[in-house]
Amino acid sequence: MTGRPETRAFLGLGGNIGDPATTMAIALRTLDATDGVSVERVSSLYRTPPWGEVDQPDFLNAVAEVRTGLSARELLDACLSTERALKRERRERWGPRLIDLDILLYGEERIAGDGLEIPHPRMLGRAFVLVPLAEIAPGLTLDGLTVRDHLSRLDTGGIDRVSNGTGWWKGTGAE
Ligand code: A4P
Ligand code: MG
Repeated sequence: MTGRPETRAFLGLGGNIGDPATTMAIALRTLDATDGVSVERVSSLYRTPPWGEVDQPDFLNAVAEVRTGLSARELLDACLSTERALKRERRERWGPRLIDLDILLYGEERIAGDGLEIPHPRMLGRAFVLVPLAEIAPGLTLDGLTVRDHLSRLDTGGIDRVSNGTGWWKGTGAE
């Protein structure tokens, strides 16, 4: 632990090759087991049409709220090493992926530079981020609007909730 006051951060998870539900569940359990990171709340899993490069399989996406004593940079490093441990193959931008872990929000901080940008620069335009975020934090305010309001501006067509509840990541067999 670093002794820093704890910060509430939100992480976006996604994947569309292999078994993304299992990979995302392992990623969350790995982060939860990381010193200074505690997974507090996780959304349901959603099946989402590919955004960006559309000629690829549907994604599964989810959002998690974590409490952390790590700095934003240390949290990114924890996310990147978790991705690496899950053998993510880095290929084309917006292309297929085993697992993608993005820091969406880190407290109220705005960070730009040094390879880190928070809030995640594209999150407000992405229904695959805002649908799960609205499930766990609908009233959170960003740029003067709630997550629910931001979401109401987006097309959510083709997004389906696929887990029955939010315990899908715990690996107990109970969904
Ligand atoms: N980095 C900087 N800021 C951050 C941050 N806030 N969170 C750096 C995480 N990483 C951050 O990331 C490249 C590097 O950005 C990281 O190593 C870190 O040092 P990346 O995720 O490999 O970049 P990318 O995926 O090539 O680009 P980008 O724009 O981040 O892609 P996204 O946003 O991850 O989008 N469609 C659906 N339905 N669902 C999806 O999940 N995902 C993508 C990928 C495309 N289409 C999708 C989905
Ligand atoms: Mg990314």
